Amino acid sequence: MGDRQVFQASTTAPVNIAVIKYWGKRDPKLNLPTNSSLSVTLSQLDLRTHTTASCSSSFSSPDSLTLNGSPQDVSSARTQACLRELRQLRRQLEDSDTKLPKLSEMPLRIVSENNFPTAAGLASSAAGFAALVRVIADLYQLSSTPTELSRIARQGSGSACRSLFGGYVAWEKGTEADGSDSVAVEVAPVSHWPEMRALILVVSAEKKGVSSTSGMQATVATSTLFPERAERTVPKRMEEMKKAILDRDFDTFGKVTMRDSNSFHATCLDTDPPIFYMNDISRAAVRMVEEINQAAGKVIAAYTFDAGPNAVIYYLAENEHAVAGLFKNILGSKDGWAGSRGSAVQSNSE
Ligand code: 2P0
Repeated sequence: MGDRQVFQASTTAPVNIAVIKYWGKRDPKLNLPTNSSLSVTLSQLDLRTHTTASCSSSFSSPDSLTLNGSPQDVSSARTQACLRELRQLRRQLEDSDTKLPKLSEMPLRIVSENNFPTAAGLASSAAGFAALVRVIADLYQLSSTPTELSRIARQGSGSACRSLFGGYVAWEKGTEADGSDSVAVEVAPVSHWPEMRALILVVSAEKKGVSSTSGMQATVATSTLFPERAERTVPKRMEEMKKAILDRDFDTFGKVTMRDSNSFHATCLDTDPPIFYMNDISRAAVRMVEEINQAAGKVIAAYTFDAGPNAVIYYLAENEHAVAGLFKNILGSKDGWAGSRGSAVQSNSE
């Protein structure tokens, strides 16, 4: 039986949404960013990739990966970088204890499912690569910390490094050429700010026109606003945002979140040729948040937009009615928000 044995592990990793955006690489091969970034993991929304990995010498080679039932290409440089690093760590264990089964030499079978519909229009590569790295680390019984694994997941997709943690997570850009210090660290667990809520406005479920990978490199190459953002604006905002989170200061959290989203989209517009991710409905959501905040006399809602038109709105539980209630009313009543073009995924109240 020995060499027919199947070894298996399962795990999940969450989708993360950046409130200080990653946009630009100083090393496209290692996914080393030009600036640090910070995300909030939507654990209340429970958007996750579930992944099972198994290995056995009885499996016929080569490695395989299935996502939502469809076979995926494992030969991409990004996936190969992750598998190579994980096998290397396992090999070190096997070399130091020769009684361990030689899992590093066995073909891998990886099966992933997203618990959210592709039609939700959410990027899943971050959760996908984080789950892939975590599950193989578990299968190989590696003792690596989430921060150590984030260095590997980053090579799959930059933003994936932040999905190794829940809650508030910083990806420190690092300065080393080999990327050894470009890793994710926890700023605070989700329990630190239990009143935080998020709402996703699905403006469009269509795949984005310009991929993040090519879009960000076009911005780095052509935008004159970009150096100001990467070198001065973001480093300052990272510190403001960390402090706002630690102080549970929603006013600052909200202001910095909105300004950083706008700064990121401004550099997209300043790219040659320009990149548009937000559309008229996205801009209507911005105006609604502005109106909500004006009516409240303070910042009680904050929007952020990634490389697409969908909005994520952050607010505190005490403002559920004023923020989520209003958006839900409009979703049911206004052209453009309603039906297949607009829907909301809303966080559960705890
Ligand atoms: C972010 N985005 O911080 C930003 C905001 C999109 C807008 O991270 O080339 O898919 O795989 O490293 O991680 C999207 O970029 O790019 C992204 P790669 P990734 O969440």
